[in-house]
Amino acid sequence: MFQKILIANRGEIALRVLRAAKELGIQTVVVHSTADADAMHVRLADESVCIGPPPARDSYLNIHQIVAACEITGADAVHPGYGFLSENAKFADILAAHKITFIGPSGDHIRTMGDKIEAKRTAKRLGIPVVPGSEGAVTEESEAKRIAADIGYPVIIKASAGGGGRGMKVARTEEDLEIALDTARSEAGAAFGDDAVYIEKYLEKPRHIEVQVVGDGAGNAIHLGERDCSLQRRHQKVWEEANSPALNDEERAKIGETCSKAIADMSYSGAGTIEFLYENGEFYFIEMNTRLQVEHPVTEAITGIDLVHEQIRVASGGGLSVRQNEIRFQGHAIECRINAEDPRTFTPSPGTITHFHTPGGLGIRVDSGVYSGYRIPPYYDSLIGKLIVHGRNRVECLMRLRRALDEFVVDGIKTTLPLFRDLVGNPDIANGDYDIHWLEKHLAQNP
Ligand code: MV4
Repeated sequence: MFQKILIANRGEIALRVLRAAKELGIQTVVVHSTADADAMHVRLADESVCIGPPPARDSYLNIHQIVAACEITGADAVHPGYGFLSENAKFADILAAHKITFIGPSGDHIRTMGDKIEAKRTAKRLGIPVVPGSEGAVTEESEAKRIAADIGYPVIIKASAGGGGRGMKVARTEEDLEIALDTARSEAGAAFGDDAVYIEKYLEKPRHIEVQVVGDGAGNAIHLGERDCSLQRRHQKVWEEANSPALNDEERAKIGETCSKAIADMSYSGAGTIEFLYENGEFYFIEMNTRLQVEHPVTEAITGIDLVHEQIRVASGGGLSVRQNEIRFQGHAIECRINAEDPRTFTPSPGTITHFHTPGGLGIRVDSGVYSGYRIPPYYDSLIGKLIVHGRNRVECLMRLRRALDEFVVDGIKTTLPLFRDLVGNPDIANGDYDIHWLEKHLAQNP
């Protein structure tokens, strides 16, 4: 097991990792920018190292400073959290070269999944159902037209270096296709320095359902069921739940087994998420994330398994703590992302939190790095906390969530709490009747 873990992140996720390390009796080091000297992760860690000025590229993304912080403190492993360097293959490789363990998959696995064409090819080879489309990159208009005619319109052009919704263009007819291909390619080239694009059948009203997996790097893997993350705005998830209201136990077991087998076959190490679009009872792979995700607590709530413990265990060579046949999915969990944003316009609202009071009681978890009197710096993302609610079933979960939202007080700044008070009383939400477009439509119709 590791002696000392360096946490290369900030905010709620830095605390999340700190807590897991403490429970395992591992010393903790955090790094921070000058803007985060008063942050909770700095206060709670055993040691801290200031690695640079506020801009993330000079601090939380500065690989050399982070490696230096490891050398100075004697950290033998790094947990990257999510965002920042968590899916940076070069960072994983550099740490390996310094004999420091990256708590995550190999640089090669990160690289494969970061290239969306390669990711899709790999998924298909491993027996994961993918969206019908081009086998690889498409450059010629004639080729694009042939593929589109074959799979049928509408189609979507995606950047191989994109992901998370960046660099996508929908073509509804052959006339649209030429412009879509050209703009997608030039935008991809400008944004990512890689103009490779691919074509897929465009699914009109899917849900976003993702499967949590963990591999031990030695050919064993488990799945921890799915999360439904269909409630998004501009590709930012807002509300996530497990189980998905759309799946039955049989579907869950089938897609879960497909995913865990694929992860085992590639000898993947660490936590990962296989993302699907789900429409008319079918799953279609879109991307794989090779990190811990913001919404992992809903999976922890229904399985009782600490995903960060598992990450640390497998990274240190200790293997998984559970076998698939020991995993049960109990009850229902919902996560609300509390952002320091205007609940209508979503413009960031940094500033001082004058009062912060979190809800409590059975089935309530709040993961947050803020406190009363904390000043939110303007340099980083606006997530200030997550409310995760667990109940024996979805109805109980929603009742409890409504009560928890009533108790939650954040004064001094604007937050997205009012949005959740609206959503929790909405009949479509109560019925689990929503797709990836529901939230944006709801916001447009209720000004
Ligand atoms: C799609 C799609 C429809 N058809 N692919 C957006 C984020 C990126 N991860 C994939 N995305 C989409 N890919 C096909 N073939 C619709 C989206 C999409 C979306 C997906 C998940 C959650 C929210 C979304 C909002 C708009 C579009």
